[in-house]
This record gives sequence, C-alpha cells and structure tokens, in this order.
Amino acid sequence: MSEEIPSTDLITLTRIVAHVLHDQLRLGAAATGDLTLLLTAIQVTSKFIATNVRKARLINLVGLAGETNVQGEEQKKLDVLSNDIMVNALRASGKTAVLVSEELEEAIVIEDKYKGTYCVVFDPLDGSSNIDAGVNIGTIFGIYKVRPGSKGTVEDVLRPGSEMVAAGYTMYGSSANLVLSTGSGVNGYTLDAALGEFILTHPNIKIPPRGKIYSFNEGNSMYFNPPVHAYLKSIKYPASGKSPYSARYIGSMVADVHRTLLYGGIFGYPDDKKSKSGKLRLLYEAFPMAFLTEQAGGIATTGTKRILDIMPQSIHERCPVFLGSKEDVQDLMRFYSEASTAI
Ligand code: P6P
Repeated sequence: MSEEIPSTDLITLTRIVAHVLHDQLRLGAAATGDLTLLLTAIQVTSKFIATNVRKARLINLVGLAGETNVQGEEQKKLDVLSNDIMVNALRASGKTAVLVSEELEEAIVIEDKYKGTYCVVFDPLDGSSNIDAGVNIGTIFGIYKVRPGSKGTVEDVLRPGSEMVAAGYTMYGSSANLVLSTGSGVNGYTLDAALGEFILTHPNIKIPPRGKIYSFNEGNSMYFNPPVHAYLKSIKYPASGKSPYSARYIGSMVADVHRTLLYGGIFGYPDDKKSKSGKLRLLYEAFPMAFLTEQAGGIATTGTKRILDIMPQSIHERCPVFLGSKEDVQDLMRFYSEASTAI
C-alpha cells in the first residue's frame, strides 16, 4: 500500500480565521481583527482543554472537585480547570467585554484595562457527567458584539441568538474536533496534536435534508407531552412500507449534535411535565447549536418557535430544543401545530 503522502497545502483554522479578516477588509467592513484574535484565543483554550481531557486519567483529574456549581451540580475537576482556562484566556485576549459561563452564577464584566468589544457565552465542559466514562464531552461557545455605544453589560448578552456573530463547539474524544461558524456556513476542524493546529477536515458542513436517526432521552418518556409522544410513535412505528428510525443517544449534547450535523436526523430535549422549560441552557447550549444547525441548512426550534428568535430574560434560563434535518424537524413541528389547533 503506498505510503500516505502528506498534504502540502494544509488549511488550518488560523488561516481560515485570517481569511475572515481579509474578507471583511475586502468588503470594506470596519474590520479591526479583533474577532480574528478572539477566535485564536478560543482555539488555544480548546487545545489546552483537549490536552487535559486526554490525560485526565493519568493525572487524576477525573472525579469530583468537591465543590458544586451554580446549577447545584457536583463539579468535576476538569469542569473547574476548563472554566478557569477559558475565563483567563478570554480576559487576557483583551477582546472581550462580558463573559457568561455555565459554571459561574454571575456574568463577568471585564475590567477596563482588558476590555474589548465582544461578549462570549460558553459551557466550558458540557456533558461533564460523562467524563469518568471516557465519553465524548465538549466546549460550546457563542459570541455577540457589544451593542453600539455599550461599554459591555449583561444586557449585551440578553439578546436573541440571531444577533450572535459566531458560534461553535470543540468535541473532545478520540480526536479534538472544532466546529465553527462566523455566519457564512459551517467548517469542521480536527486537531493535529503534533502540529498544534486545527486542520480543516469538514469544509462547508451541510446537514442532510432528512436522516434516519432520532436522539432523545426516552428515559423521560413518562413526562413527555402529547406532541412528542405522537412524533416519536410516527418514526418508531412508521406507516407501512417505511423503516423505523434508529435511536442514538449519548447524553452529551456536543456529541449528539455533532453526529446530527454530519449524519442528519433529529436531536431533542423537550420541555416536559418534570422540566417545564426543558433542561438545556438557552444562552450557551441552545443558541450556539441552533446557530450552527441553521448555518448548516437545518432547523432549530422549541417545537413552536425558532430558538434563535427567543429573547433571553436571564443568563442561565433553559429552553426546549429540537434541532436537525429540515424535513425531520418540520415533521416534529407539525405535531405541535396539530396539537395547538386541536385545542
Ligand atoms: P440527560 C449534559 O449534562 C447535558 O447538559 C447535555 O450535554 C446533554 O444533552 C444533556 O445534559 C443530557 O441530559 O438528562 O439526558 O442526562
């Protein structure tokens, strides 16, 4: 078998991000390069977290940190480390004004000395309950530019997700995969640890218009509302001649969404009788994943409303999430529409 010939035209995230600046300048935008430098800082945090996730077992980073976070969840050592890495790197970049982390009760308003013009909302290590089992986990982030004339307050992140300028996630597993959109499509990168660079491996990700996979935690079925029950029944017991969908549920949003973007189908974490607003966080889970899903040609909805149109009232509020292939999510939405007209 011929020896693999290394590419001589490596396209790295650093290079693509620099092109974002070049394109902005070419289009005459008042580009300062700040977003480029911010994305570079985020890239560095992903490399650092990836390294620590990979060696977590070896340096005893798994297990509980003995503290609980604002959500009342037991914090894992990697949670604490990942949050600290991101807060410090984003502050040091000098490009941020406000930070919101799943791990911190209050938003951080950056001091004037380091203050920039972007706000980053993030879950530093989503899916952390899976850390000890070695299941894929990830960092999720969304970026707003401060409103014109604002010096950076919490109000700058209490805005619909449609006002984000960029969103992405990094999934830590057998390799580190960073998926990013700055509003002109979605690119996927894989970390070459030897080079220390994220290499473009999934250019212009487009979610298939319909898939064959559904991803729900059916352990909550007894709490599901009627439209969800009706939808699931329609794909598990399809009309004659059609094959039922396959069930895939990892319990780590980054991994479930990553598979959905690449293979198609539908991911759902609905509101139900137990969780009236669902479980997932609007600002730093639902918004970034909805941004990416729409940029990849899919749909992201609460069942009745486009997620990116929601106006947040608080930084840790939750919302129902259904996202994925256009036709699959439209099927789901029809059951909500029929339920509302049936009343
Ligand atoms: P459940 C992880 O804790 C998380 O926030 C998401 O990553 C994931 O999609 C969801 O919760 C899993 O929740 O209730 O199915 O364990």
